[in-house]
Amino acid sequence: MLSKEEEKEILIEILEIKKDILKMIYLAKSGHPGGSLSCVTLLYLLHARILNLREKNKKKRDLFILSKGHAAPALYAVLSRIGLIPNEELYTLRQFDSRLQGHPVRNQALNIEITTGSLGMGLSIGVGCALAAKIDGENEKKIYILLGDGELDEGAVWEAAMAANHYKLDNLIAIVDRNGLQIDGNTEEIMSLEPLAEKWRAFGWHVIEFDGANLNQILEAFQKARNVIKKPTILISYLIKGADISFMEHIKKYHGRTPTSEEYEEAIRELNIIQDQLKNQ
Ligand SMILES: Cc1ncc(C[n+]2csc(CCOP(=O)(O)OP(=O)(O)O)c2C)c(N)n1
Ligand SMILES: [Mg+2]
Repeated sequence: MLSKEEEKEILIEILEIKKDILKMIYLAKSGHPGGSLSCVTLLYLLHARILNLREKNKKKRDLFILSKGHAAPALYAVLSRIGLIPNEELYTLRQFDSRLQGHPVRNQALNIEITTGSLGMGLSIGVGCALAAKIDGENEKKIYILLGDGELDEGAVWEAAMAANHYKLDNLIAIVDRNGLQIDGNTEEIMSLEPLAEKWRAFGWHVIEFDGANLNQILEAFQKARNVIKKPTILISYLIKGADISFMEHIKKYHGRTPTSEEYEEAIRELNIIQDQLKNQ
């Protein structure tokens, strides 16, 4: 359980990361703000507090796969906060020769083991990695995968879900960014997912649902997931696409749209206001 002071510090840090994300996309004139802003809190807590990234022995080191690869700006900004990417490099996003392409490209120095961006593939790759870890006796290693909710429309996700249960991959922890929107609109109108938790349960997974804006709930879910045995775990995290920017929240057009200069300035102004409110609490 985080103290009130710790919680405040982390929330302020996440708002700073959100500013980085918006600046990266704004300067690149291309990218996906909505789904980057929805998942960044999860990504930050996972990288700063859960993954054992400092472990030198690769056989013991956890693996993270950003299956919803279009949220790469959020991943890069988080990797920068934990010291793997210099802040100024963030603004090379999507430039030729940059390490930071629009979707993650395998780069072990950045702890990006798997190239992603074509949706629907991360869970299958994760199942392979988790199975390999079992076969090789790498018992401490956990495999984490972040999927979008629209991404669950890909049939391969469900084949992977079946296989993970079949092989009892309790070293596999998938997370769904349940922000309710995909590229064309509301997930329930395009290809209804509900009852989503029941579906995963029927596939033999341990399911944990939580409010993805609540830091303690996120950390508790991650801790519980590490201790599940004989089953893979899915964390269904209820989130808001475009979170914290009033004119982007729940709005589908900000899935893959660059903010104009006015929008960019307004978004930064809003983040600064929230930060000031937190600091004065
Ligand atoms: C196989 C494939 N088809 C289409 C796309 C284009 N695309 C990128 S993001 C996206 C929508 C994803 O929605 P969701 O998984 O809900 O992501 P989030 O809301 O978290 O941004 C689509 C269709 C893609 N990247 N890969
Ligand atoms: Mg979505």
